[in-house]
Amino acid sequence: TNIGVFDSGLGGLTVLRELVKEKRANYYYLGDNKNIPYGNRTRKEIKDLSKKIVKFLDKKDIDFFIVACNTMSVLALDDLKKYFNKKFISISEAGVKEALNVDGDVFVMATKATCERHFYKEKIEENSNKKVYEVACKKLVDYIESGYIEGEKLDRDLKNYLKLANEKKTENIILACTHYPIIEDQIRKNLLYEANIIDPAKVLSENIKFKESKDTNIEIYMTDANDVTEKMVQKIMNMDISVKQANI
Ligand code: DGN
Repeated sequence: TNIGVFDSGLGGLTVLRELVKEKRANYYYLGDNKNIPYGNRTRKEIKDLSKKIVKFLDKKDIDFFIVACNTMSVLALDDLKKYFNKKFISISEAGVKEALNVDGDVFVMATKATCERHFYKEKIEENSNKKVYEVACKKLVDYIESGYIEGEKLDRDLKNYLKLANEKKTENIILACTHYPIIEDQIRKNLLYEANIIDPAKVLSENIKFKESKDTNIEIYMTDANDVTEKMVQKIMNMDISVKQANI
């Protein structure tokens, strides 16, 4: 089975690493780090870029795609489904499903674009009596893409983003941007109470069903395959893997 997994950069690797743990397949990953951050782009730009990504990956004879970017999955998925005659599995749908499965209120950490769309808030509040709070964590994607994943500046920003969670003590915190599991320890450290942290990638990977291949192969493409990115890829995947340049 050939699976296409994509994100605007490194974030979707937190989905790929969970998938690889669960199921054998040929995984083709594309991170569009040249055009990052998507979270601050317009909807039209996000739609156009996601089409280019899917076109690139589709050359690999893909059976189905995993939209491993919340921003694209809440803003471009309908368009992708219309444009390509393929199945798309969405990370944000997995996130909503898990949020509805657990007890208590939900604090959503996401990009500006995801928050402004209110996908998580609407879907969760429509289907439960939970209260949902959203916070746009505008700086985190840039920090992570540049390899900055711990330090005082990050702690200061996280304290700020988590202020409302710390006040309300929401039972659950959902990492609604695939980059954030990379700094999950830092997020936990800046929380002043015990919360249930939801990583939608885990739910998605545990629940996905398809006919597995004999073994697993992984190809990773980035639209700016530089050294910092390659080091981050190896760290996140915890494997010695090389990154290929993709021009989309
Ligand atoms: N990883 C993306 C997400 O899950 O929303 C965000 C990346 C970005 O470009 N801001």
